[in-house]
This record gives sequence, C-alpha cells and structure tokens, in this order.
Amino acid sequence: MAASLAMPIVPVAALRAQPVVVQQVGSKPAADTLRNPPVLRNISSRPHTVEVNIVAAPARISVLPGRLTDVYAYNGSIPGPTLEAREGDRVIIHFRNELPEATTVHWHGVHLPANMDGSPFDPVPPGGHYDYIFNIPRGTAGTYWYHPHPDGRSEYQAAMGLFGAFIVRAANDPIATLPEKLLVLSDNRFRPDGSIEFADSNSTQSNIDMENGREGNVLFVNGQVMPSIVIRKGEVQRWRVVNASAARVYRLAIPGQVLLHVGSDDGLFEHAVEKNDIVVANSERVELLVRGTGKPGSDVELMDLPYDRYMPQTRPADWNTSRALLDLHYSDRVMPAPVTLPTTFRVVPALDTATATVTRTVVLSQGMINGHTMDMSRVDMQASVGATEIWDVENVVGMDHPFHLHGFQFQVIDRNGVPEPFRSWKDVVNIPKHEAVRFIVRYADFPGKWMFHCHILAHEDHGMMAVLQVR
Ligand SMILES: [Cu+2]
Repeated sequence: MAASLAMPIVPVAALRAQPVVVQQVGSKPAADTLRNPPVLRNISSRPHTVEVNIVAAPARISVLPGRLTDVYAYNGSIPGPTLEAREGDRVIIHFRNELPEATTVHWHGVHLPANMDGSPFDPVPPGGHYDYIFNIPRGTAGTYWYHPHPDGRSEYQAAMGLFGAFIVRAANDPIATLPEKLLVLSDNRFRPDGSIEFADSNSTQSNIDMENGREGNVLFVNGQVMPSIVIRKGEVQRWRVVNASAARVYRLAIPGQVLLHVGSDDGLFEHAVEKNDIVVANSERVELLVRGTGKPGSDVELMDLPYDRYMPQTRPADWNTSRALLDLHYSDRVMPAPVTLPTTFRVVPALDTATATVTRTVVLSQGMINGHTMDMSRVDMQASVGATEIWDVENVVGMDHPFHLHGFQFQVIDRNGVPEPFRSWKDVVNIPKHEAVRFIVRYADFPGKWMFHCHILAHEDHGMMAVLQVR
C-alpha cells in the first residue's frame, strides 16, 4: 500500500511549453507561448444575449507533450472554453452530458436563480441535457469560472479536466484598454503512460488526498506547463487569475516586481493595492496588473511561493519549495507612450452591518460544518429573501478551509478581528487554521436551497457542505 506514496513522477522539465512562434528576439520568443482557452461562440443574434453550447464528454487529448491522456473535457479542451458575457446580458447555456456519470455545471460566484446554479440538487444524468438560463446583474463584472458540482464526485470530475473560465465584462470598464491575459491555474499528476493518477482507495496516499485535498506535481497555466508571456518596457498588463485546483493554494509573486492587486472574485476593487505576493486559495480569483519594469531582454518567473495550509501530519515533504508557473519575458520593445491608470476603478457600495438582522456562527472542523456532514434532505439554515446577515465562520482545526457560499456575493468585515482594509465582493474566503472570518451578505432575491461548503473538493465531496434555504 505504501507503494502509492512513491508517486510515479513525470519529469516536469520535459513538459515545458514549446515556443510556437517563428520570429524570435535572441533565443527568447517575441510572442507569448501562453494560449488562451477558446472562447465559446455566441449562436444568438439577439441583442444582450449570449447563447452557447457546452458538451461534457470523455476525450483522448494531449495534456503532456508526446502523450495522450484519457480525460473528461468541456467541448474537447482543458481548460474548457471561456464563457464571455457582459453585465446585463441574458445567458443561455445548452448543456449536454455525454459523460458516463451524472454531473452539473456550477457557475461559480454568479448571482442567479437556485435551479440554474448547477448544485447537487439538479444533477444532469448521463445522456441528459439542461438549459442554464440566467441574467447577469449590473455591477457584477468579474472573473468567474464553471466546474462540476455533482454529489460526491466534484474532485474526480475536475481532476479529469472539467473546469473553465467565465468572464463578465463591465458596461464601463476603467481598464478595458489594457492588454489582458487569462491564467487558469490547475495541477494534476500522471502515471508514466500519461494517464491521470488517482490514489488506490485505502492507500496511504488516498488518506493524504482526503486530508489535504488532491494535489498534483505538474502545475498548469491554461493547460500548459511553464508557458511564457512577453511584456514590453512600460507596458501594463491585466492578468485575470483563476485558481481551478482542487486543493492547491497559490502564493503568487514575480521577483523584482511589486504587484498591483486590483480585483478579487467578483470584480475590481475601488483602488489598486500594492502586494509583494498574493495568496489565491482554491476557487478564488484575482485580477492584478503586471508591469514591464524589468531589464529588457531579461526573464523572471511567476512563482508559486510556499504557503503552509496543512496539518503537520500530512504536510507534503516539499511544501516549502517555490515553484515556477510561467516565464515573463521583458522584451526590448518599448511602449510608445506611458500608461496612465485611473486612481479609482469603481465604487464598491458597502453593505451596512447595522442592517444585519442575524449573526450566524459556522464552525468548520475537519470534514464537518457545525458538527454535521452534508445531508441532501436536511436544511441547515433558513433565511428570508431581502435579509442582510453576518456570518461568523470559525475554523477550529489546524488546516485552512476555503469557504464558499453559493448564489450570493459577500463582503469580508474582518479576519480574526482585524477589520478588512478595503471593500471587495467575494464568493469564497480562505479561513486559515484556527482563525475566524466575518462577512456580510444580503439575499437580494432568488429563494431556494443554496449550498455552502469547503472548496477543497475532497472535503466537499465527503460532506463538508451544508444547505441554506432562502424563502
Ligand atoms: Cu476543507
């Protein structure tokens, strides 16, 4: 059984993305090797309508260079194609499930009717189809994503390749003119033959995967290993980063560069915040501005720095290792004119804590919420449409749990009693070991049953989830 601990390792150096450009400056590419996922084609001719087809199906594709891997994929690609829409749009997704098992598509972070949420309450059987139809509220431009959320099978289906980005653009985007990059982060592990490696049940590795959530030793950006981005001197790029990993928490940094953190899960902040590194828990998103400040012709790497989210017993031996995710090449080319950034991106109206009628206490222990595991037939909390509430989420164990509430965006009030320095809209917040986070949320509309859960997919699948019913 211990044999599964000696995970077969594909040498990562062999997996680096190959430059596909012809024109080169020195030995370095003059253009990005980072590829964007395809964008879903809008088949509607009606105004303010985005209508797309998504099929989840088994596929055999090249995930690692020179090998074929059996995967699950949305429309045949990993990540799945990007869904692009604008605030105020009506979105119609014709979804077909060609997998050999039930699935759903959860539109993570989007404020929509409960039966459109792709929660475990609305499984789509093998061979079945479901039309997800919803309107995107004004003021909710941001970087969202979509992934499976069937009862007990989210981790497996995501590991098999089901995840994609969902970008909602603002009617009036203050930084729309900046060059934009989408970075969907994922990790996985493979057998030497290229197949995706899952731990044998009851093995030591399987227990570790249960505790930590399943991590992989190969780190992907948009399905590529170590792709590159080229930036000109003086250029400012907007990077939308999605952490689509099942468990891995990234601590992003670019050596020699102070990052401008400008947005979180559900859109832009009011002002940029300077950061040396940014922690992105699984299912969180960040928007950041990256600047062409380096020496022309030089390279730096987007790093994933060590972050200790683990219990000591199952902390990986190499947790303290920094890993490179992407190559950033400072080109010899210079921006013709300096880029000026707005000082204010948008107004984030405050939810007023004085209007909160209830404070709920949510206690996260290992695998449980308020002492229970998930029961689909149970309602754990009840609330009224229109109510504003404060949630006090306490993590009483020695590992982090990223906490996600479906359907309703919230604002963090304080972390461990320290007031949040600025407002932002979020749908997931990491609760570090033995810490507590309070947030405020308003259930503006959409009655129904809504999930809240840990977003370590292994924990979610094994019941670290509960139900809020809004009436
Ligand atoms: Cu958890």
